[in-house]
Amino acid sequence: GATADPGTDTHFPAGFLWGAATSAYQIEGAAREDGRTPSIWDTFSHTPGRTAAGDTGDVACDHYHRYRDDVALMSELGLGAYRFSVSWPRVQPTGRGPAVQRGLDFYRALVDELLAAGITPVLTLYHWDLPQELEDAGGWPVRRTAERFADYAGIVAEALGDRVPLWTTLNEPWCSAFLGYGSGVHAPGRTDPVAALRAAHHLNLAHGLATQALRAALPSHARVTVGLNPAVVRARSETPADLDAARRIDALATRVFTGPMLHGAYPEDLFTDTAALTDWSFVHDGDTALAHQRLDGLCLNYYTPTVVSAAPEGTATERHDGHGASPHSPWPGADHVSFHQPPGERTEMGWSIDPEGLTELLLRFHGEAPGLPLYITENGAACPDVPDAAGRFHDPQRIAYVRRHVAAVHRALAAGADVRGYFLWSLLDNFEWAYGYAKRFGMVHVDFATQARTPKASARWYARLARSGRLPRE
Ligand code: PNW
Repeated sequence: GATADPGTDTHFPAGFLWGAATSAYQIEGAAREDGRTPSIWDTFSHTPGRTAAGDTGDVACDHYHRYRDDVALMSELGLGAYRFSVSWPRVQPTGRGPAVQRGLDFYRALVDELLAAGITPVLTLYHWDLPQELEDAGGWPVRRTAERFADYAGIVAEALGDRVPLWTTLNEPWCSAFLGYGSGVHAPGRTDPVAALRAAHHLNLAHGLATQALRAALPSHARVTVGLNPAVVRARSETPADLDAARRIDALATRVFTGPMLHGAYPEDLFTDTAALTDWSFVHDGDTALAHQRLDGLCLNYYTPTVVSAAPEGTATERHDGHGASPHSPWPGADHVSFHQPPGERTEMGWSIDPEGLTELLLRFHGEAPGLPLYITENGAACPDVPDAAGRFHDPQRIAYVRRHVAAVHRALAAGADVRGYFLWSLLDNFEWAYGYAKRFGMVHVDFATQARTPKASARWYARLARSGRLPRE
């Protein structure tokens, strides 16, 4: 049935994509090989104090050299789809000009391996690894970066357009703009609220320009999408002040992107909320129309909801928004909003577990963008893996988390949302950004000393789901 009862069979539609997701910097390693230059994440992770234990992606999962084995593993697990990202500085080391053939060859070989295994490749052009040279020229706060991104998108589309059916321009531009330039917990580590808003705008523009470049180069059957992490915002109470705090955070987390991308305009309340910071004169005539390109799908990443209340000016001190420790807020102009840890179970990230939020998220976009296919391109949990004497890894919390969230996707389907796929974050334990290797999201355990891969209990569980298209009873 359609309800949450895990005892009843929960079937998914034929053709529903069951996959796993990764990103280039988090798994590839080979940071200095075959002409690749540093991205902002190489620079950031090599700066003392920026990542836990000083961890970097220099080697990561060494996927650049082990991609064949990794695809074989996906095949063993019965995955129908694999979401990965292309490293911009591997393909275009300076962020402009001609492509490096060896960089493109790697992705072509990866895609061919996937296709040979019957696994649908889902390609993301940008998962946060801006070529450092482009950051040195101003990064996302400058307009030129959006134009460079469109050139890069065209290059990748020319090279792989004949074999990749599903394309995503940006992954989570919120993180790029507001964690990268606002709170500074992500690369490039800048802490300037106006730079963050400028970055958000140029990411919207980059998405629009890149979508045009993709359409020009891709065969007509290829689908173009964007990947967002809209906040599921809950006001702590129904008082007007708390509801207003929720409205502000929804504008800064979600509508700042979905306004231009889905509706062709910024929401007016975003301008008024941030008027003390900027007049938004970096938005040129026609920009939001450019950001508003026809899409073939919307990719949504969901982990946890965001609970807010209003705080008197200057009293909102420690944030519990799950976005890392920084004295600088990732929420420009929202200093009087408090973030709360809801009671109840949390993952090792400290993120509360709330599957209903995923149903809500899907139904929101089902309503807001009728007919647009939806994909859950990330969902998963960092949790303990307990090894047994036989060397198996037991991760019952991950199984429970995924089971409950997959059931939540099913409820959205039953309510009419056109959900086309679910991608578990992540295939492998990997470089978890500012947390380094300390947080493990993989359904496959990676021993970073030996690079040995060992599927955890969750991988065997997920394989049954992927093969059968129904939620296992246990
Ligand atoms: C997403 N936050 O990152 C990314 O797309 C993945 O690369 C990442 O590994 C995964 O989620 C797990 O964290 C996020 O602070 C990182 O809100 C940070 C936040 C959100 C998403």
